[in-house]
Amino acid sequence: MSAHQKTIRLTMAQALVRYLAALRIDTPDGEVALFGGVFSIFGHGNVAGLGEALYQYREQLPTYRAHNEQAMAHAAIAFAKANMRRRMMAVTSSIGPGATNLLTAAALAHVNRLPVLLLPGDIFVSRRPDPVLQQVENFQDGGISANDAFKPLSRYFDRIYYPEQLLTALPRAIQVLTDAAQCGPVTLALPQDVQAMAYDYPVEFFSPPVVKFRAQPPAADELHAALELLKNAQQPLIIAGGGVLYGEATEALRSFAEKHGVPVAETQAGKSSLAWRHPLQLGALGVTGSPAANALAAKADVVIAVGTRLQDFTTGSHSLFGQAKLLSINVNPVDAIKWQGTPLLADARLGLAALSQGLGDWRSSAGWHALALEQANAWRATVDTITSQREVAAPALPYDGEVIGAVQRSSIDSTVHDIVVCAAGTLPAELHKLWRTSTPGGYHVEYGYSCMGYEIAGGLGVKMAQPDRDVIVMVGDGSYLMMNSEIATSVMLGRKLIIVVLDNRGYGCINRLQQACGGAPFNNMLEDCLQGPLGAPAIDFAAHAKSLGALAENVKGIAELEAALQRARAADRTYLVCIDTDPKRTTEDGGCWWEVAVPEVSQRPQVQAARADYEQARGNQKV
Ligand SMILES: Cc1ncc(C[n+]2csc(CCOP(=O)(O)OP(=O)(O)O)c2C)c(N)n1
Ligand SMILES: [Mg+2]
Repeated sequence: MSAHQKTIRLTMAQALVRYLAALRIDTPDGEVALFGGVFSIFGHGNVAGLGEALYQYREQLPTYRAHNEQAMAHAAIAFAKANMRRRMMAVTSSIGPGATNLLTAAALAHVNRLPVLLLPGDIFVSRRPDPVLQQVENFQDGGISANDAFKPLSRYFDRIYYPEQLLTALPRAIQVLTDAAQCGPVTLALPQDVQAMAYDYPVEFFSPPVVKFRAQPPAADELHAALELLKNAQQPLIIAGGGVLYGEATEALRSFAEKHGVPVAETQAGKSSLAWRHPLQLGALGVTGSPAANALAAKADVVIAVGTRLQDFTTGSHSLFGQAKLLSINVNPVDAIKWQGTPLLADARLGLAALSQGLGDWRSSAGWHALALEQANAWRATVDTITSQREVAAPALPYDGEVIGAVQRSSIDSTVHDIVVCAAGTLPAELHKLWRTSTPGGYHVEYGYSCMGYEIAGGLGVKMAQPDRDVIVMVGDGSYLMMNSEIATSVMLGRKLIIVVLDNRGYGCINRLQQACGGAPFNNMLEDCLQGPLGAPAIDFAAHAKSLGALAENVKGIAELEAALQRARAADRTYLVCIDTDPKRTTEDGGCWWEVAVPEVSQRPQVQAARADYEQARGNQKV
């Protein structure tokens, strides 16, 4: 720093908060803050330092309190996802358990390529009071704290040992958080004593330029190779991944599909890239996919993967794509080179536009186009049939597909206005197949980490990002019980959620998976678990939610559900409806093989049979 530079004396924590509060992005409605706020649970590791700073800047950068650090981070991550990664939040915790409670969420953001700034407190740099309360002592390395566990889960990790370090660490952090290819969690570990330490910061550091989001155009040589591959294709298929949404490429996708007659199938992260009723919309792809998308995937000669990680649910553990050649449009080189595909390192929008221009009037074959239209149409009709079922003859219970239909019927413009939020269990498969949306972002399913407990906390973050939309959290009894406390936060903050709990008395999807692998029903459904003399309690989910401040009711059957959903839509606060569902039934149409390793030796004949099937199915994998 030169001698004449103007400085301001701030603690490290004050400087950090002041910098975050100053960051802006351009939007069509003018400049807005990059950070929507900070979620915080205080403890001795952050209350005095960061807490004091957050209080000072509370008008510019609001602080929100929740009930669990992991849940706060879920909310923050969901906020970023619902903002297509253009806005984000920070999350701060104390040291020790507060910090390690964030680890699962860090992994979730890492897998899903979503930005979140994690600010765990850390142990004293001075080491004077060591071991401070909650300090994990490493006998070999004095510099290690519990926060080192964030390193493999962060796209950028730094520990701020000295206040001046912020001058380099913060711009780097923001670069990673706002870079399409590197995007993911950033962890800045903040030792308690350094948070409180003062330094003369240059004043101009706190007027950072407006944050820009770069969009990388394709290189000429890669574009040439991609065009050569596509020009010879007769039966192309597009996989739309999350990158289509995050790259704001939905219009480019639609015009590419229409101009070149290429059908579109969507991944979990990419669903809502193309309107559900578009004639070339084949629906969901892969293990949780539609028959239309999977049939065309098996026959395609070139698959154009746009902005997807190609995880096993998308590729049927590498069994789905027959003989197709792969063209990968991705901003991230690690993704672009997967599967020995032809990489087109580019932003989704620019990549699709450049390809389209280079292709001129090239189109898929007439027969392929006709097949795509026919299959897409047939699948839409099947979905109509499944989701319009209202009557289930007692004692049978409705299943998830019928509940999804009721939720969508409960609003005249559900496909435009609603955002459905989910993460784990039976529902992600059912929603991927059956949920209909016409609006990018109308489908918010965290299926990279598929983390039970994301749903309600995530719903809160979505509502904070999109206050004018109806946010519908659909959640199984298992996920609900794992993490539900942010119902109270949603009431406190006035961020209304509609929560639909599907109570099938246990871990239904894993129970089915267990049996598909030849296993006996064991330790998944409550009835198959070790129990004391009282047995498993009948959990009153509505009473539980009411105790957290929500309105709630338990219903029986689809007709009662529909009536309850009307009350939920009209309510002024978070409203939970719980319905008993069938743990066994699922939508049979669609789907494909998924590799789950079955034991090579077992006394159970069912396992031996499942193993034989498994070995045979592995023969179809492309390696
Ligand atoms: C944190 C976490 N633990 C374990 C799992 C593995 N898992 C996936 S779904 C599931 C059961 C979900 O039960 P529930 O929410 O009731 O949904 P259901 O399958 O019954 O519809 C489990 C245990 C997970 N995804 N996340
Ligand atoms: Mg369940």
